[in-house]
Amino acid sequence: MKKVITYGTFDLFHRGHLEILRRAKELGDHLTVVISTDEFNWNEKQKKCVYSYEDRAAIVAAIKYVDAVIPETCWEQKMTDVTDRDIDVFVMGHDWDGKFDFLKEQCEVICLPRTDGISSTEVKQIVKDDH
Ligand code: C2G
Repeated sequence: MKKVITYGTFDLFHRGHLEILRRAKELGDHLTVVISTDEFNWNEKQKKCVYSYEDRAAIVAAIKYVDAVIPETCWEQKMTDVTDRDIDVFVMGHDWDGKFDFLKEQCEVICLPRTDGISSTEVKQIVKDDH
């Protein structure tokens, strides 16, 4: 079984999130999605999510491409996640290109093009401006 992993916040779930999960699953047979906790998002990314970790995890877990969801609590957990879960492929959107090359000693690292024209930040702005 070829195991794939990807990481993200996945707030205000949108097409860009769906597309990265769809393409990540195409690279293997099993997809684990590691979702940033509310604390990690605020402390490490200064992101305040609209949806709680529980809600973001429930939405992502319901996506047909996703086989497992676990919390992301720190930047440093990736190597442990990859080794403990026998991951073959680590996938991220291209905005993270080069940031996780240290994982190449353990698994394939693939960066995929982001989906243009959508982001959680843009969704927030649209809601703010138009509603
Ligand atoms: N993404 C994408 N296209 C978009 C928006 C996002 O391909 N239009 C991808 C991102 O590149 C990322 C994933 O979707 O691979 C999740 O994006 P975010 O929820 O914004 O996650 P991020 O804040 O980048 O957190 O340790 C890594 C971090 O947890 C990644």
